[in-house]
Amino acid sequence: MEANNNNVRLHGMWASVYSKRVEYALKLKGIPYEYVEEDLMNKSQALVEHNPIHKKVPVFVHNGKSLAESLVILEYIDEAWPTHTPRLLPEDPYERAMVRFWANFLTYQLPPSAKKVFFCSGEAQDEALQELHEKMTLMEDEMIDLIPKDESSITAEGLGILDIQLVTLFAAHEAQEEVLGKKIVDQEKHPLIYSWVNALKNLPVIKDSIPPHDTLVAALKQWS
Ligand SMILES: N[C@@H](CCC(=O)N[C@@H](CS)C(=O)NCC(=O)O)C(=O)O
Repeated sequence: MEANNNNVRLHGMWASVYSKRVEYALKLKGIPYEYVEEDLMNKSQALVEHNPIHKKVPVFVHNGKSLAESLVILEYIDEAWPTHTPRLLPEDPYERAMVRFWANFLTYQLPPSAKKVFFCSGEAQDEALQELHEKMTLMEDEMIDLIPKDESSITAEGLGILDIQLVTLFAAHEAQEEVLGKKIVDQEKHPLIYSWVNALKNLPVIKDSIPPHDTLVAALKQWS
């Protein structure tokens, strides 16, 4: 059933890949929302009350009812606003299941490896980068039917949950590479992922909300 009388609020953090996912889904579907920027070192009472289990962003509040976990929120948005395009998940049950499988991989497998690359140093960092690259190779080999082969087929009107997850995860790769002095999304190692990420980053709806390169570099230097 289409949601109506909507009052939508998103608690997020500007650099969070997870809250950016929800932001993109709402923008792509043209759903108006109120945005609350959270200070993760000093979380708001509302954030803790609405997400008592994890106390993390994103938190999505729809007409007073709250949801946590980016993947759960993205699927909810797709179901609660069924006439708003683009649809984030395919209609066909098998395709839908496959997209869910990879959406889980992109939420629970890739980010922990990417995080380790950032927060480790020396040998541990090299191992984490290798682990991340092995997972990206698995994606290129096994997710082949779901990876767009032609960059011109990537349009804001056709984006789905996997596009949103990939671009939020790797949108800052150039800033990360500058800070680390190491390649994360390497055109030679992962040509399909590289072209996919870059085509997505060039879509105005995405480009306009990626924080400026220098802001990202400064923040990453502070956090790493
Ligand atoms: N699996 C969660 C991850 C959310 C997450 O890790 N959020 C981070 C920001 S990127 C957070 O709120 N961290 C605060 C904390 O750990 O206290 C999702 O997909 O929403």
